[in-house]
Amino acid sequence: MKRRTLGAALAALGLAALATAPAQAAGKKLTIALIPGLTTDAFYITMHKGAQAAADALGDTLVFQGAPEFNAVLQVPVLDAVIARHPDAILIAPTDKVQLIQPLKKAIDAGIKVITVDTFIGTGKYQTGSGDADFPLSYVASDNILGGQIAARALAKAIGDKGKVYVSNVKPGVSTTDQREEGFKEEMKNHPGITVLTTQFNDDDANKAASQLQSVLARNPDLAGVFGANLFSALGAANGVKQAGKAGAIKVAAFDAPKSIVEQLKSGLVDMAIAQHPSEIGYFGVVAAHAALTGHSIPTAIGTGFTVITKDNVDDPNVSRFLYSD
Ligand code: T6T
Repeated sequence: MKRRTLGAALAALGLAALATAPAQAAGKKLTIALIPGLTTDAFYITMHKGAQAAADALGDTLVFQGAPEFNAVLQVPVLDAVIARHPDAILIAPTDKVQLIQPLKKAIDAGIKVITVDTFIGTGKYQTGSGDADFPLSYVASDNILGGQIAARALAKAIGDKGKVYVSNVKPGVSTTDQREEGFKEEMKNHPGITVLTTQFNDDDANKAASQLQSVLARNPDLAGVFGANLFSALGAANGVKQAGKAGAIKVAAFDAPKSIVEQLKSGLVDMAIAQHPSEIGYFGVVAAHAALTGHSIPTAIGTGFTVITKDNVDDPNVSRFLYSD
């Protein structure tokens, strides 16, 4: 009763954040919310599992709430609803570098700690005291520029260092896929025999990515390869190659590793898949949030790794364990 009175008084003074501190000190179960880019993507489903494992180990409550599509307009109302439930911390994969800045400030104003996972807002450099988007405590993710470079090197090798390629990508403004494209193009500068054609944006729609492959091929019958910069881009581009009867002739480098990639690698439709470690991202996201909520300092960036999967190693259990759950 006494605490509630203190809490109400602090809240009235605009110090709602402090109002929750006594409860935490008294050993209150912490609630951490995870907002994915979208709910029905094997990448985020796997991240959720890692986050749940950490929450179980730490005795925290994990809430998973997201939109059905990778779209900032749909993600913002989900974020608002989560803020209204007032969890202690929010882990979020912002679907746009700019459009999620203001909505996330509302979480900070409500005294909720914010960590971004997979994607970032602003420049992704947090706690620097500069810019208007450095307020999240930490960014837990793959090194997406490096991922793009790995894809470029592998694709260059697969096409004998010459010919035309393009990037099948989601939409501009998504930090991860922007960086993958950047890393890919940067690396391709070291391969003068390769021409990188205009990027095709598919809005995270595999069907659109497949038909774009066919259009690019119609304009460039000598197309040698394609880099699918995320799960749906890669899936769609590979299907487009198959539908065009060009399996094996047009090389495919895929970002992400849903279970369906195994068959595509084995049949030669896809040459390599870059598996991120989404379970690690979820696990360390929760650990970081828990640490911050219990008075520890945390790193402003936590990097997770990749596993490059090909037909030669896909049956190795140390590799296949990085295939995503569905
Ligand atoms: O590639 C992942 C994720 O890293 C990216 O931010 C959005 O797309 C995926 O979820 C795969 O669909």
